[in-house]
Amino acid sequence: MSDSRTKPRTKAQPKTERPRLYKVILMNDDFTPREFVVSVLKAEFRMNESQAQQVMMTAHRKGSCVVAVYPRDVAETKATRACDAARSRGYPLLFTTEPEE
Ligand code: NFA
Repeated sequence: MSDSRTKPRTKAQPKTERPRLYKVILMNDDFTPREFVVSVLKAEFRMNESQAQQVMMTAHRKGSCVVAVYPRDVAETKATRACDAARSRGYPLLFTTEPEE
């Protein structure tokens, strides 16, 4: 028992990095009605009325607001769906994504 038995039998765990998370950012514009922004936030990002109002008003006052963070594919899908919903109603509402630090 001087060979393999003396070695640890567990493999070293390779370091796994967590996948980067992406922010979905709501951009302000001068044309999209406030109520429509709130309705999109509720439908696509599962926010309640008061959460959606707060995010909408922050973007309205400051120019933009982080809506939520997700893995990249989820962030991009939600941002695209939210933009498409606005476009289908003729509004310029924009959601962008960017990686977290
Ligand atoms: N600024 C828009 C308005 O006054 C409302 C709005 C808020 C649009 C947040 C886009 C994002 N009707």
